[in-house]
Amino acid sequence: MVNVLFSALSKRWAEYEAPLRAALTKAGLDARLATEFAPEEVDYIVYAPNGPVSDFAPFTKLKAVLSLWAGVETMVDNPTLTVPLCRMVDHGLTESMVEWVTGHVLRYHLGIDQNILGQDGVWRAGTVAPLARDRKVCVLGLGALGAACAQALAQLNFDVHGWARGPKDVDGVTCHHGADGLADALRDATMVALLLPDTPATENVLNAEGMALMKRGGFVVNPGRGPLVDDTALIAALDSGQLAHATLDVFRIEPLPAGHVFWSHPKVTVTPHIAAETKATTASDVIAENIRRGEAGEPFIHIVDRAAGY
Ligand code: NDP
Ligand code: OXD
Repeated sequence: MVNVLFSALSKRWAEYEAPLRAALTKAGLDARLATEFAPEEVDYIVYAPNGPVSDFAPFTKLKAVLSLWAGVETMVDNPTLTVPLCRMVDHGLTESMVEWVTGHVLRYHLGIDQNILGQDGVWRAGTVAPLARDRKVCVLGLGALGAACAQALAQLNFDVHGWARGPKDVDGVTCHHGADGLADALRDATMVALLLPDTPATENVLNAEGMALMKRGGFVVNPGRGPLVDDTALIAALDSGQLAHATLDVFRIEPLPAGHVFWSHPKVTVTPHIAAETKATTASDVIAENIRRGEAGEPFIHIVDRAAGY
């Protein structure tokens, strides 16, 4: 019998309880799943950082922490978390990120804001978009989410360049890597989408220098994490016209504080960290598979490299 503690926002339990129970049964596990256990009885924690657990020390027989989130920056430095930490890679989450990124890139590419006429009976001149093949789009981060987004944009015929830490091979995408590859990825890009994790190495990865390499009048779409973009440089680039607009889903402080310049800036679109969410049915299978692996003595999947921070 394995004891699985579900530790996330209480409203998530209603979403996850049935699919998780079904997935654990389907994986052939004899499991007890609950939102409360005596800590010393718990084998696995299904975990979100905004749930009740932050000190893992009392969980003396814990075998792994299974994150419901893809981004683990709030977990990697927790000194009480000494067992394997697995992040969420869920095809439901990936599909929604592809839809969100593609939607926002197409908003800019097609000039949707400019070309939708007001309901005032005035026929104003519009602009016809160039073909996607004539626009360079750069995706920073080619992991589970970035690679899928880059591929979807390539299928729409954009000239897609991607960037990762190590060498990558993604269908239809020109891949760059390492510190030396960043400038080539960004140079002349009309659009940049950020899908990197928040680590010490990625802070302000899109800075004034990088924005200056982009095509004048370019666009930034950030569903990754707030610290990836140098906010001061972004505002300066928007004010100077180097960038035309930014869509930001994530921020250094969330919720974005009232009065923050992003709320009132005419060239910024703010969305409330909704680009993509883990989906209970698909994510439950991933969690159950990791518990099955743990019990069978097989290596966990999607294990976090704590030193790299993702
Ligand atoms: P992955 O870990 O699968 O991919 C991360 C990518 O970033 C990899 O390609 C990795 O390179 C690259 N990378 C990491 N560090 C560096 C570096 N220093 N220089 C260059 N490239 C680097 O993550 P996911 O794709 O699953 O998720 C990406 C991020 O998306 C999450 O960390 C989270 O912050 C965010 N997110 C946001 C959501 C939202 O709703 N807004 C929802 C879900 C996730 P390599 O492949 O070489 O290791
Ligand atoms: C995640 C997120 O990391 O929702 O999963 O941002």
